Amino acid sequence: MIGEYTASAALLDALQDLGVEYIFANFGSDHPAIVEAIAAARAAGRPFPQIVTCPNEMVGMSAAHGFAAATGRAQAVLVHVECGTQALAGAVHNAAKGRIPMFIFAGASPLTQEGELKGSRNEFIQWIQDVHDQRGIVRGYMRYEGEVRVAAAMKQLVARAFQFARSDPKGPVYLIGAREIMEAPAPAARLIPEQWKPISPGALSPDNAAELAAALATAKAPLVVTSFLGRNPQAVHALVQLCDKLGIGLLESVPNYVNFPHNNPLYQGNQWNEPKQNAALAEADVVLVMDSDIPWIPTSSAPNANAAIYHIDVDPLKLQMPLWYIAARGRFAADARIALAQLNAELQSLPLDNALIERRQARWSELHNLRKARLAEKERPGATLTSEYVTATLRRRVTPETLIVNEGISNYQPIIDHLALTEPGMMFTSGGGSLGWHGGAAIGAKLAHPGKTVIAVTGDGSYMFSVPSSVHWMARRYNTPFLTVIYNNGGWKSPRLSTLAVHPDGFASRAPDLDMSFHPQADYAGIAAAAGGAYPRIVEDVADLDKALDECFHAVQAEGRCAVLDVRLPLP
Ligand SMILES: Cc1ncc(C[n+]2csc(CCOP(=O)(O)OP(=O)(O)O)c2C)c(N)n1
Ligand SMILES: [Mg+2]
Repeated sequence: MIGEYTASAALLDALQDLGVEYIFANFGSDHPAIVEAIAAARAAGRPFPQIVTCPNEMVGMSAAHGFAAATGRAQAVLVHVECGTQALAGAVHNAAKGRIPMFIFAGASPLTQEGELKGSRNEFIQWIQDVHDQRGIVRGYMRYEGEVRVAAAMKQLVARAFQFARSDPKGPVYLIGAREIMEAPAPAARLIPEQWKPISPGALSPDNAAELAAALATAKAPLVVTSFLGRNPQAVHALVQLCDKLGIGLLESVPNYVNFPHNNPLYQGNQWNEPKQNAALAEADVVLVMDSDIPWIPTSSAPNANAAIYHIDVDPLKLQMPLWYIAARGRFAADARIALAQLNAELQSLPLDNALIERRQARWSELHNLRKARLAEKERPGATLTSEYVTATLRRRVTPETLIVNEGISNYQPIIDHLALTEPGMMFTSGGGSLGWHGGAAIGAKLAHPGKTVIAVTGDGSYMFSVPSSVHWMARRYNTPFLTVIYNNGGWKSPRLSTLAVHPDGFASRAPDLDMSFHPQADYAGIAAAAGGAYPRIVEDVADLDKALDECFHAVQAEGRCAVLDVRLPLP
């Protein structure tokens, strides 16, 4: 028997028509119509996105995040009413801040209680889960949020939500539907995805492009500062072309993608929380900020007071940040790749001063080489394991087929410095600050690129935040083996650093314990072994690291199972 075509069947078809490959799902009493529609589609052999069972919602949403960051393709997340929405937890923040497109659907408690409609209340929990403003839980983070109030509108609402998710500034979207609506009959008319395309990326006006090109061409020491331009590898190629042509230096600030090849002599490093003036930023007389939320932290590092600053961004107003300001001479909403192509085109008709360009190139490469020598010094093996040495040892196993998911926290900088990646697309971070993202993200990245070797690098605290039991159960169930390297410094180093930065000589600076240590330590790798058969390995000695890494790579690449390498760094 063929069942009725319900709003839930329409939801599945809409997702399928819009090209969604996975639904990261956690089911509940709000979902009978959806579960029935999935079973009906399966029985009839109708195509629908693959369901990935997620024992924890935050892990599921982080998997959708990892998939989208690795491919640009938005996936779906299905959760249970208001409490499943709350269990998405910090993954909501990460996707919103990281501009990661995805579609989240939650059921809602039934609207009737006496059996008036199919789906009416029949379980005690439906009174308890009836809240005034379910959508309000995530409203501050969604690009679009709404409710399916009538079954007939399901497909249009889903397509509209996707339009927001996929248009810059991209991000998560949220739709809810009550049980009776999800059971109600819906029209079976198909969506025409071509009619629901996202907004085309924006360009500079011709005047602005000419002004910027002239400013960069005539500067003494021009510098580009970026954080997330590398989300589009093509933008990186256009950026390299511009910088090479003009001798522009490149500084990454809080990078969450590979934005520039680290071996290019124009590369000037990456700046994070370190409380010191950045030399390149001090030297530059024209600073072009492109795709960055935090181009510098003015209390510690700022551009030269006389520098001309320009800002090109998908969202130069930073619509979701109450306080945001840089002293820019011009700000332009444009897509980085398109703006760079425009600037590169402008250069063809500009007279260029080759001697000036050569002087800039020589100066930036001089600074580049000094940095390179400093880094080489730091990664030499010593008596104890260091993040620099660990990362350099890992780097020797990195190939173009490696994909790195980075939640290194206080070790973000040594990890990025010593991986020294040269190809865009090889690494990303969450783009947000809610910890516990890497495990789910690694699963999503591996689903997206089954042929790649996925490596998650993480702090020990972030590992504990990541719900490793769920992560490793999912990784085995869905055959997404990846390597986790834990930069284990015995607990939470960052809040300690935050305290000392404000109270360098206070009680805390002398206190033997700041309640941030994880002593006695858990068997981190053992958790993954128990939950998903991961290969567990602890390394404490410098001499043991190479062998341990070989074993872990063998487990992932030859045996097809996860490996967790717990690297015990010296305690602070
Ligand atoms: C969900 C969440 N809770 C708390 C914090 C605050 N926080 C920031 S860094 C940090 C320590 C993380 O520990 P670990 O991953 O081991 O990194 P470490 O600082 O030790 O390098 C904490 C607790 C946060 N960012 N997100
Ligand atoms: Mg730690």
